[in-house]
Amino acid sequence: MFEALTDKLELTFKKLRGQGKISETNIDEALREVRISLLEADVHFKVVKSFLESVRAKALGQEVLHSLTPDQQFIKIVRDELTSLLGGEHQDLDLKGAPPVVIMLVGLQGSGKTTTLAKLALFLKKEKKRSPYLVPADIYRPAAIEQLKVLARELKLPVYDSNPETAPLVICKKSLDEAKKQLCDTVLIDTAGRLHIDQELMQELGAIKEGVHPKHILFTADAMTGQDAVKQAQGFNEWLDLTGIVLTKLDGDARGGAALSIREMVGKPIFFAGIGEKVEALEVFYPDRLASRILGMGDVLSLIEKAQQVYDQKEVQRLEKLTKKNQFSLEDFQAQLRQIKKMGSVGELLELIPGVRKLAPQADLSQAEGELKRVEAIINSMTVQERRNPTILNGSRRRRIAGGSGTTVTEVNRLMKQFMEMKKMMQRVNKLGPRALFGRVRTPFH
Ligand SMILES: Nc1nc2c(ncn2[C@@H]2O[C@H](COP(=O)(O)OP(=O)(O)O)[C@@H](O)[C@H]2O)c(=O)[nH]1
Ligand SMILES: [Mg+2]
Repeated sequence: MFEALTDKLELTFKKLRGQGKISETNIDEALREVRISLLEADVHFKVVKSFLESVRAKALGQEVLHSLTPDQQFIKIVRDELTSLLGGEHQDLDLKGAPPVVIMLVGLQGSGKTTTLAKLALFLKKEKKRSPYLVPADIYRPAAIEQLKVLARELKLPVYDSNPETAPLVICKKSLDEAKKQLCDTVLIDTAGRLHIDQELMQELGAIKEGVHPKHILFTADAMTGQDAVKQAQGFNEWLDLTGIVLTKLDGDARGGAALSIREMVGKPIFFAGIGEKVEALEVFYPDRLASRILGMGDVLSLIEKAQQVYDQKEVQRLEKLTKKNQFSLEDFQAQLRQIKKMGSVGELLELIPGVRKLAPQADLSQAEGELKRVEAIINSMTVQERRNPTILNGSRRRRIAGGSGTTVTEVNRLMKQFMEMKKMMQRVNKLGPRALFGRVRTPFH
């Protein structure tokens, strides 16, 4: 996500750090570079201008120059301003009100409305304990109704049986009655899109708004389309007075322009970010976390949340207990690897950790991925007895395991050595607490 921007900003900060003494002159120099980086990332020029003005005012006003760590102060200001650019405080999607609460998704064709609707329904069900009801109101594209029905089936959620011959407004009104009958408290309406804003579509959407009084009208903004997404969002906002934005396709190679400009230019909060095609690929949007990620500081909170979502709590507790008793075996290690794999690719996860991007280029990350696969293959090739008690692994057993896993004896030996070291470290952690491991790690602001 936003790699080019992150790389450039990191370079600027590094230069600043290397200069020893920081003065008004080199802050201006740094700001000039930040300006170029933002413009190259396709951030709207008006946004860039006001952003730099406030960073400069704060940098010169807060006695940054006289502080002990001026470069870090400067980066902190940039991070704070990026956060406020992205909306400042995180806002929860407010669903208070008499049920059913209606949420309407609008946006251009292909921007991700239908996909986002399904993701949102899953999120509301799982995280907010709501009971969603899905409504396909895009009657123009032949497969659109079916697309939402398929997703509803996958999610085991009720969906209105829309007839493509019926007017969207009628569909929406009827679906509300149906949702009430089925005791659903949240109605999610999937609307039609066009390639560009046109009056006919806006009138149709406006009529639905009048007819069903949605609590939220969310615009899905395709982050890949950059400034165009911002322009379209402004257009939709003029017609419909949006309540918020969902950024989609943030997993792609979007440069960042749409994400960084849209809040400021449209004046509505970003509630969610789509980060993949699957129904689980939706993140709650936190301005401060994205700001940190853009600055290459990682996003540890998102990592923890991701882990909490997919980790099997009971399994984790079991493993924790074993660790405490120092009975952690290769079998448990295997179970842990499986849990890790559920969270996504290693590369994806590592990117969320501060500083990792700097240390490990893409090639290293995919190497790490391959390494993990080999480790798993080795453990899979062992018998249960061997996994529980690795001390019985003599030469011939190791040769058999290497053959079975398509690795070499050297690799098996290395894994065993690492595993023993890990156990030793765990013992240490148990004695001294986690500080034994993390005591020396410092993030830029500690
Ligand atoms: N990579 C990625 N693809 C997405 C995301 N959201 C939607 N898509 C894809 O974008 C395409 C259009 O999505 P769709 O929901 O049909 O858009 P709609 O025309 O606005 O309803 C589909 O191929 C989706 O899989 C996302 O967050 N990441
Ligand atoms: Mg659609």
